[in-house]
This record gives sequence, structure tokens and C-alpha cells, in this order.
Amino acid sequence: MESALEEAQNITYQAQQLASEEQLMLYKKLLKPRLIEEKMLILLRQGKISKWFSGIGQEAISVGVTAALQEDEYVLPMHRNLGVFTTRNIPLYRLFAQWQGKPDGFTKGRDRSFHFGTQEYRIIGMISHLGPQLGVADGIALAHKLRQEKKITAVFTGEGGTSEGDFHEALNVASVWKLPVVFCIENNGYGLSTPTNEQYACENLVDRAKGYGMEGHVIDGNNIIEVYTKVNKIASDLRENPRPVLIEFKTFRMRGHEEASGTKYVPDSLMEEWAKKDPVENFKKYLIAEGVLTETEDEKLRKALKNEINTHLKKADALPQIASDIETELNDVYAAYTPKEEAPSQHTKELRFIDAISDGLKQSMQNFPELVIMGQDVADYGGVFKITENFVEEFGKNRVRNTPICESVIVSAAMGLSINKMKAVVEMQFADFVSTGFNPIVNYLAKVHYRWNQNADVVVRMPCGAGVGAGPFHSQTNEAWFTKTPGLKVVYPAFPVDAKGLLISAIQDPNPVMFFEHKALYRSIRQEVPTNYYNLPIGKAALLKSGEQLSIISFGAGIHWVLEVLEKYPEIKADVLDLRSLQPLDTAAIYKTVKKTGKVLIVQEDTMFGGIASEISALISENCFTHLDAPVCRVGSLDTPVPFEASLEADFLGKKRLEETLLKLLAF
Ligand SMILES: Cc1ncc(C[n+]2csc(CCOP(=O)(O)OP(=O)(O)O)c2C)c(N)n1
Ligand SMILES: [Mg+2]
Repeated sequence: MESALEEAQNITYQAQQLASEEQLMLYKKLLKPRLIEEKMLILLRQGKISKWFSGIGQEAISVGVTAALQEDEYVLPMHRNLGVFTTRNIPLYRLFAQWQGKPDGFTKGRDRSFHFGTQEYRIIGMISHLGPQLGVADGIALAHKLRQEKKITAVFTGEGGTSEGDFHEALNVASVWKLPVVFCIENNGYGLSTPTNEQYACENLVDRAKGYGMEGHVIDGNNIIEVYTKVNKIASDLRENPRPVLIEFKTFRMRGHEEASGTKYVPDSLMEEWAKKDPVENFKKYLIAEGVLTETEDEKLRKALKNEINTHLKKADALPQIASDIETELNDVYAAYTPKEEAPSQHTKELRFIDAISDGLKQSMQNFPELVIMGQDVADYGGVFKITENFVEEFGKNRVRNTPICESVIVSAAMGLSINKMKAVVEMQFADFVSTGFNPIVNYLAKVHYRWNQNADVVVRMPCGAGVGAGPFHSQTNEAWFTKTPGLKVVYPAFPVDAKGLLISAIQDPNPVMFFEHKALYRSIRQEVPTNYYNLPIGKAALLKSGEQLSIISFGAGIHWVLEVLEKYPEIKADVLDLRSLQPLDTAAIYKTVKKTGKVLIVQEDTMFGGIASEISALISENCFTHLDAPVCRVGSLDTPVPFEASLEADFLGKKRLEETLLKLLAF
């Protein structure tokens, strides 16, 4: 006869250092997600829930890691980590309401499954793209470190997710900055249908720790005692000596990627081998063998948990569904915010465009002690355009942070700073390079308020634009990549006074702002700029010139092209509207000028097709049709990449076609 103890040998527990109560506490926490999942599988078969990513067989990792953290330490789980949520004792009806898309969940029906965060429980859920999570953990840990709080942050990824660039970027940054992050890889053998030998070629994923200069551990992910005691020890150490640690938890995915997709591609032998290592059953047998638990007590425990689950399910079922209301949906895209007006001073100083930006940034750093600037070469070097020159002397290297070359994880880290009560300005060295940070901007920063009411207090500075012979990768003005993404604000000043006041506003605003700075204006445009800390409203255009013949609408360098042409033709009487912000767009000012003149020319530096000019043109056609005396005209650059050679670039730029188009429109 096989004794209970022999069966338990599938996993060797070394629980001696834990009191019986602590072992029982872990068992209860381990059992809870298992029983919830068993219930979910029944509901799934009944068609009562839609999608389910099972964590059966992996519970010891979620539960052990979360139990080792302090309650106010952030944990960033993935799609199989139900045990994180239950260990933090979220009332179950709220989880059920979340999965049912009800208002008592965490996303008002806007995002499904575990795609949510909750500050109340210090859980920051994933976005579908997996990787950004890791950089967000860096940012949260950075905030703790800057405030000298002895707190760690734990973040999860599957072994599949480790192939994403974000994994490498996040580990590297955490190591360079010595951030107290516990990176937890749940290696469950598969990423959807892809086995580990098609995912990576090193022996253990933890071997990568060495390459990033951090320590790594392999832990048996099915052994709750090992997970809990080892993570506990690591966590205590990291709180005192902040640094990142990589842990590879070996485990196995016992069900399909999601319930509908099955496990046909998984060899039976593997399933059988791992079934013997079930984390719940083995621990139960161990506790019984050790006399810590009896069968009767286990029965009682299961009954109590099932009762809790059923009671909460009933409660969730009885809760009302969402009553869709379009106004509420639109209002929740951005965090509500009314800026406190800071008037410009009478006292001014002549500044170049670049100095005005630097001035606004410096005064913002003085005004917000929680503001951090991050970017390549921004510290001692002062940034490639010298915007942050001498900032280190005043604010120190903690707040003016040089970053490795990894836009994606720096944007994600900025998100993490915001989650942990700080503010961030990220400098793209050139706006073109935002493409490698695109994902977290359009998918994380832009959507986070709508999804779970978390603001992204981040400004991304975008030195952009052509006319300086810099070629296809240092010349783009890529505002249209962002104006079409709900959740982002897009600001694009053309003058020093606006640049300073709008940058200050952008930093004050709790929403994510893409701040475009045209490089060609940096050292060519000067103005008397108020010396104080003042702000200007985002979303308000400025009427630069007034005339009856036509309206010219533009922004950024385009405005200066327009003013130059009008200087050549002083007889032309035009309204010139400088948009200053593209999102929100001052449609009232646009309609007003169009209705006044009946003719409109929209000028942008970006390539023509699909640019903001097209959107403005459509709005005018729809809203001012009866006032128009001519077709809405656009000037934009050629639909080619930006060439570097001077004559090619001159032909590329819309400026080349501005005068001709303007005269044609006037003559219409
Ligand atoms: C960027 C991106 N690519 C692909 C997917 C589709 N996808 C979702 S989960 C997943 C597998 C993830 O595997 P792993 O990281 O090992 O986690 P596991 O599901 O095994 O827990 C894939 C391919 C995605 N969500 N995001
Ligand atoms: Mg996996």
C-alpha cells in the first residue's frame, strides 16, 4: 500500500521553519483559486462566462509570491494569476462582476478578465501585449526608491513573454538603476501552442540574469513552501539592499492556453508527469501526513470556500448590468482636470524657442518635486539639443535620468511612476524614435484611464520635423500617429511663448501629452517670453492675423511658412489660425474662421495622406458646408519618406507648394 507520505514525495516540502498556522494559511490561500477555477470551468461549459485562462497547476506561484509581499507592495500579475487576486483578498463578487462586465467590477465593462488594476489592492494588471508590464514595474519600483521607501515590486511574465524586447529592456534598466523588482518568470512549458524549445535556446531562462548583471534563482513553482520561503527571504533582502532579482519558476500549464483552445499538441506523458506534481493535492497530503491537517478539516475548509464562492456568485449575478451611456464613455477617456490659471508676468526676456522650452521644463521641475525627467543623454550631457543643460546641477541625477537606449521600457516606466504617485517627462531624442516606444504610448498610457480610472501623468517630448537635412529617420513629424488615438493629448506650439506656457500645462495635466517641438524652430524663432511660471490652455487655437479673404489653418513650422508667404503678399487679407494643440482640437475656432471667410487652406508639414489636415478638412466639410465658397484645400508634404539632400528635401516639403495653392484658392 502506498502511504500518503510516499505519494507526497512528488514534491519535497521543507516546511520546518514555518509554524503549523502559517502552513495552514498557505494551504487555504492555495485552495481558494483552485476551487474558484473549478467553478469557472462549470460556468464556462454552461456558457455563463466567455474566456478563461486557467492557472490550474500553477497556483503556488501566484499565492506564494503574493503571500511573501507586504500588503502595500505592488504586484503586477498576468492572465493566469488568479491566486494574486485571491491572496490580496479581493471580495469575490467584485472579481465575478469584473468578468461579467458589470459596474461593480474594476473596468465598468470596458476591459475583460484580469486586464485591470486596482490601487486599493495594489494590483496592477496586464495589458494584452504582455511585455509592457515589466517596465511598469520598473517605474513603480523607481518611485519607491526615489522616496527611499523600503518597498519591493513583484511582476510576472510567462516564458513566452520573455522573448519580447520589453523583457530585455526592463531587466537591463532595473539592473542599471538597481531597482527593487522581483521579476517572476512562470515557465509553464508553453506559450499558446509553442513549446519552450521553439521559444528560446538557452538551458534555463534564469541564465539570462547573469547577462544583465543581476542574480537569478530557479524555484520549483509547484512547491508552495519553496516559493513562499525563498521569495520571502529574497524580498526581505531587497527591501534593505534595493536591486532586481530574476526568478524562474518551473511549472506546467495543465489546461489549454484558454479553455476553448484545448491541449492536443501537449504530449500525454508530460501531462501525466506534471499531474503527479499538483501543487494543491501534494501539499494537502503533506499536511495530513505531518498531522497539520485532517481529512475532516480539509472537507470543512473546502465547504466554507465553496460557500463563499457561491454566495459571491449569487451576489454578482444579482448585480445590475452596465447601462451604456455614450457621454460617460467619452468623458472617461481622459482624467477630468481643470487647470489653475497661472497668468504670464509682465516681465519678459527674449528667448529662442529652445530656451523657452528649457525654461518651462526647469520651472516645472522646481514646481513639482515629484517630477522626473528621463531620456537618452539628458543628464550631464544636457540632451542632444541641450534642453536640459545644467539641470543635473540643480535637480540631481535621480530626477534627471539618463536612460539606456530603450524607448519602450522608459515609457512604461513613466507609466509606473505615475501609478506610484509621481510625474514624468520622457524626452525622445528624436520624435522618429518614438516608434520603438509606440506600444506603451498607444496601448498603455492612452487607454489606462478609460480602462480602470488610472491616470498617466506623462509628457513625451518630441523633437520633430524636417528642413535640416537630416533624412528619413531624423526628420519626421509624426503627430498623426497619435492624434488618432483616443486618450492622448497632442500639443504642437509654433512660438516660444506658447511653447513655454503649453509645456507647463502639459506637465500639470494628469493625462498623457505628446509634446511636439519642431527642431528647425529651436534656434531660429525668438520672442519676448514672460519669465514667470505661467500656463496656457491646451486645446485653444490662436488667431495670429485677421482678414476676410480666406482662412489659413496651420501649426508648428507650417505657421512660419504661412507667415513668410503672407509677408511677400501684403495685399492678401487672411485669417491665420495657429492650432497650437491638435488633440483636443479647437473646432470652435476652426468653424468660426471658416464661416467668416468661406475659403480655407490647411497647411501641415507631415506627409499629406491621413494627416490631421485631412481630418480638419472632413470636419469643415461636414460642419461648414453651406458657408464654403471653394473646396477645402490642403498643403502637405509628398507621400514619400523624408529625403536628406537639400533640393530633394525642399521638393518634399509642402512649403514648396504653399504659395501656388494659396493663389489658386484665392482666385477660385
Ligand atoms: C504582443 C503580443 N503578441 C501575441 C499575443 C498573443 N498571446 C497572448 S498570451 C500568448 C502566450 C503567452 O505565453 P507565456 O508568456 O508563456 O504565458 P502563458 O500563457 O504560458 O502563461 C500569446 C502568444 C499577445 N497577447 N501579445
Ligand atoms: Mg508559458
